[in-house]
Amino acid sequence: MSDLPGAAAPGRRFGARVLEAGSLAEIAREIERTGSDPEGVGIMTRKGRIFAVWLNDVPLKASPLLKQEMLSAGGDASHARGVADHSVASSPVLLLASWGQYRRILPKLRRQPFALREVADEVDRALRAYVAHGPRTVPGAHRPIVVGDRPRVMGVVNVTPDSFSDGGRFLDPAAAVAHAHELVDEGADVVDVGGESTRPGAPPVSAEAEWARIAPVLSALHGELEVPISVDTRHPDVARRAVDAGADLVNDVSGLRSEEMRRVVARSGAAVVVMHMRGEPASMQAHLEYADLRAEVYRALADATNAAIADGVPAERILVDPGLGFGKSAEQSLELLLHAGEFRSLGYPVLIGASRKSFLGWALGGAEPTDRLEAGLASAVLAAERGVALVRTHDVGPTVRALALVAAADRWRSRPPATAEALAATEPDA
Ligand code: HH2
Repeated sequence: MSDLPGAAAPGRRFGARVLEAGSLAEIAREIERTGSDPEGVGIMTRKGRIFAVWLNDVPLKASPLLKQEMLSAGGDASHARGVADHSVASSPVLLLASWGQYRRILPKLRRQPFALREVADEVDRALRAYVAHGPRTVPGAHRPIVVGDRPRVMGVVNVTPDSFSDGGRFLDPAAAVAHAHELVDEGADVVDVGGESTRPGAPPVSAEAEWARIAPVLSALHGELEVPISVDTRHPDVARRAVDAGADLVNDVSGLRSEEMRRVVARSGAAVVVMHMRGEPASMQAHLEYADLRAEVYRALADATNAAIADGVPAERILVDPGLGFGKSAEQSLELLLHAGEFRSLGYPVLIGASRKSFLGWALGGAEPTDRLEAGLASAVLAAERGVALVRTHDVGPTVRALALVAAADRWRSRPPATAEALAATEPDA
């Protein structure tokens, strides 16, 4: 052994290697490979990964208690320096603990004052939603939309004269219908039909003009297309008529901010994509300041989905989308893409639309929309790797082929460990 070159080199004797084991199944399999007994696999899997949980505005009195409870279980919590000398009224808090530690900490927090019961309930819900995986059927108005079994693809049909990447190509209803069928042949799981460009600076289109564009397309697709149909609209009246004409899903880039839209969606039985956009397409790129981008988008999506549920939209029909490029700079869109998985903590399937967008052009040093395909595929892969359920794209065939590898990797990574019961002991409901 010692004659082999390198065998005695410092740090090589034991083959110390940092493992890539992100999911609970992967951690359990690695523990198993050491020959540990099944009970040990269950216990140690709970320790194998630290979950960082962000909290906004934790009251001054609650922050030190929170830190104390986290430390007592072997985790930690970071808060503002001003908590110590009472110079702040509240603080953001970052919790750091393993799954097993959270299981011990949360019941203790629930017995504490100063809103810590509420903190515990929120952390518990976010963690469970984040780790939840597996297929999910989102009921639509006519047909269900299946997500979560593999990264799914939504193909775009823009029945518009002025969309930023394909304006005018599918304005003719026959061309739009043919394109929808083509996208399905290429593997689209959902087809998103829109009659208004919402690119930065786009002038608004009236509900009548929008409906005139998409009505013939929807009526030709209804009963003919093999996959669910989505309607991309901000107008309640267009959404209502589109669902009557066969749409299963309402994709509202204004995030159900209109009460009428919430009521239309609730009454129609449609599934809905609640997307984040600040302001209107015509002016949204004028104000790009966020104190905390991800926290603000998260808060807005939480508020919008709560309002939808209060107005009668069932939670199981909701998907969320952080809205890349909608009132975001290139860097901000990139940040949201890289953290898209965090939005899973809301408990809804996440959709991402990065296809051909200007932040891809920025990353490429100024490429035109037609030259952004490969960067768009990279963004689809990044999103799917982060557990995004549905990727919205103009380039369906290449995206489906790129995501086939992500699906294969997911299947490989989530192979159950031999001691599956031991892993079950680490699952959220254990
Ligand atoms: N992006 C666009 C339109 N609709 N819907 C969701 N949920 N998410 C998105 O990111 C999204 C969307 C913009 O793309 P496109 O439809 O091609 O452009 P235009 O608005 O110019 O028609």
